[in-house]
Amino acid sequence: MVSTRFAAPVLVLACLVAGCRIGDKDDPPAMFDNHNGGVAAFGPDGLLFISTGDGGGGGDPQMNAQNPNRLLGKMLRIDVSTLPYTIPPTNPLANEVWGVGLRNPWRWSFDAPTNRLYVADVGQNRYEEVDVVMPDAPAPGFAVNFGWPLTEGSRCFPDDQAACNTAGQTLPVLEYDHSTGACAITGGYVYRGAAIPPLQGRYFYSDYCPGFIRSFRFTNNQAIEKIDWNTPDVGRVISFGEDASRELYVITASNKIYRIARQ
Ligand SMILES: [Ca+2]
Repeated sequence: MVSTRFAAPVLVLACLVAGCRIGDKDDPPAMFDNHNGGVAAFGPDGLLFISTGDGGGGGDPQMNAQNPNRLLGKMLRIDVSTLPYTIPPTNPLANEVWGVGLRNPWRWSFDAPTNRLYVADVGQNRYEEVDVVMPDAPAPGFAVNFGWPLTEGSRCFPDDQAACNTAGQTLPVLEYDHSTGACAITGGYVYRGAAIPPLQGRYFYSDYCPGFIRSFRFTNNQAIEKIDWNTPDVGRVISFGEDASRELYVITASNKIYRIARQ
């Protein structure tokens, strides 16, 4: 009898560039172990977007996020269609940097068919935020500036009562404060599934502390129809997931996974 055996391929992890390190910038070694970013995803342009945290600590003490020559606190964009990777000629600063001024963008996503990029950036003391931009936004010489640490949410940092110049910044379309126990936003996805038609086009997000499930719809440059779905508190939400049918899932720090479903 002839048996068929699975011919297992030999896998390797291919470096995007010699040494596997993205960039050869003068970033100082991260002094802290928090704010690590967390997502790499292809944009509608076929380029790979990668988010990085600001290096950790509080208030960006290494002043990374606004420094265009450092890769921390950024949204990077590179072309990996050939290796080693290359810098897309349409990047605004002729390096890996596509966007500056992020603190800890550990969860973000693209939405097809709108192609919008939804970035949830974790705040420092008071304000969590969601930014919505088109992934082709930068003009030559001008990276998208998400503001941190000049601003936290739409407020000036560190004094949220102060007046400051926010010209040139992409301010959040949605923010919420920590007054009711929130601590760190967990970004999700825009629902594009078929199982629950009323959810079409709504962006879902949660928070690492209260474990709520909330959404908004982005239209005419505004976040509207902000809803808290009053789902049971499932604890620390660490990620959302999306399946091939674009139904949404919620993943928690207690090793549980839920599908967003209709009762
Ligand atoms: Ca911001």
